[in-house]
Amino acid sequence: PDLFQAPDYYNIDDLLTEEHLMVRNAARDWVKKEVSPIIEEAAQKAEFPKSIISGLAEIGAFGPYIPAEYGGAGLDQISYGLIMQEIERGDSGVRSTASVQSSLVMYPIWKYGNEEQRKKYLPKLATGEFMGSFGLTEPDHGSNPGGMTTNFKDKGDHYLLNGAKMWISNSPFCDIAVVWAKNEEGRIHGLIVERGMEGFSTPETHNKWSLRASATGELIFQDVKVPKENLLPNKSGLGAPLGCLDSARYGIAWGAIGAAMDCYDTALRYSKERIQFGQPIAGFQLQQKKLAEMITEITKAQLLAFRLGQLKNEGKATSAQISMAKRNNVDMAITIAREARQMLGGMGISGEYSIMRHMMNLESVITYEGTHDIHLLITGLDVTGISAFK
Ligand code: TGC
Ligand code: FAD
Repeated sequence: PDLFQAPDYYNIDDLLTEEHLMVRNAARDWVKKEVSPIIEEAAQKAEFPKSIISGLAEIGAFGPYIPAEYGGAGLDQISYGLIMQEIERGDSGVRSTASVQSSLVMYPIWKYGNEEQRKKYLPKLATGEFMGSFGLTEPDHGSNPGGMTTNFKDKGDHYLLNGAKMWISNSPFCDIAVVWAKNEEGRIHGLIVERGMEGFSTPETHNKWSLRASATGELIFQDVKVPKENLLPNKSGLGAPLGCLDSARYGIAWGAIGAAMDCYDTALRYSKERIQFGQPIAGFQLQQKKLAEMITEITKAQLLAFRLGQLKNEGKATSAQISMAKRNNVDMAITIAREARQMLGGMGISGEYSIMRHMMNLESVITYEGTHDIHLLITGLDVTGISAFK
């Protein structure tokens, strides 16, 4: 079948530069060739397909906006968004791996690290030789990361790190982890923890019904001696990890559009071919309502993401604007996935089609990087000036 028709109802491609289109089309072709054929089996087996790591690096998915001098692709924020859109058209779990590597591992090393740390880690992260994970969430502190209890003590020539992180993407196979922990004064800092450090383990979390092609696990620290040069020196406090989340959430706002596009494309093609009561089901008003609403919502989400990309390129996007786009676009995608699944009837639950996998994946996407509720409260705070968190 002719996969990946790209809904572009408002000719948004006309707003893109040649570079955007080149980057987007390269990512789209790669997903078509290398991700779509293998991803269903990987998800069924609950295995991250490591064979795609080098391809992700080649399309610029590891550090799209990190400067070329550190191995990044040196692209703008719209190219970054388009790459995330195309990858998530394939699978949200694969996009998660790219998001974590780029925005949660490379970004803090680039922004908060020193020159030695940048040179040591970024080029290897850009090629996928090193894979990274990001440890913020803890068993007792998810939406409220400021309450974290993971901590480190100054032992003279090293830090001693203790605690545990949970629900960590890429943890089971990561080479390094950017870990957020409190010092003896209770101030949050980022530390680079390397696999092989004594007392550091990364048990995998099994039995997920969502994001099955992404490996999720814990990060456990039992008296881990972390060299002092592994502390990220240039930013501390909760704003440091939250700054990384801004970048990842922006990518998710684009990524969710990809998952929605794939569900819409699949449902549109299926409904034109599936005959019931002597006619294609696409001819029934109830099915047209679903398709018409899907393309409307995708178009609105595309415009939101594109304008946010312009603001990001100008350095003007606020955290609250990013929250709005993450929340809206993920909710848009999960609603479309649920409707599209129904349009395929019994076939909608089958792995022959991608829709049910997207639908289940999006249950994680609507929860991680700030839940649907948390992003609503961020908008509420932004427009009223009153926090309803506590
Ligand atoms: P609050 O008092 O509001 O803020 C503390 C400090 O942080 C600053 N700040 C931000 N800075 C940069 N970007 C943002 N988005 C920021 N939001 C806040 C703020 O100005 C303040 O700075 P300062 O200098 O005054 O100290 O903090 P709070 O404790 O009230 O919490 C606010 C809240 C709830 C919005 C925040 O904690 C939150 O966003 N919670 C959700 C947690 C979350 O998103 N976790 C994600 C974990 S990582 C993940 O899920 C990866 S999934 C894999 C993948 O990406 O695919
Ligand atoms: P809770 O914070 O316990 O929330 C439970 C419910 O309470 C939610 O509905 C929430 O909206 C609601 N709630 C909480 N506070 C409020 C409030 N003030 N007002 C109203 N309602 C509220 N984390 C990382 O650090 N790194 C990763 O790589 C990572 N990857 C992940 C991968 C997957 C597959 C998943 C599922 C999660 C991942 N996470 C990661 C963790 C994710 O960020 C958290 O699950 C998320 O932030 C929510 O935290 P929680 O699960 O503890 O839920």
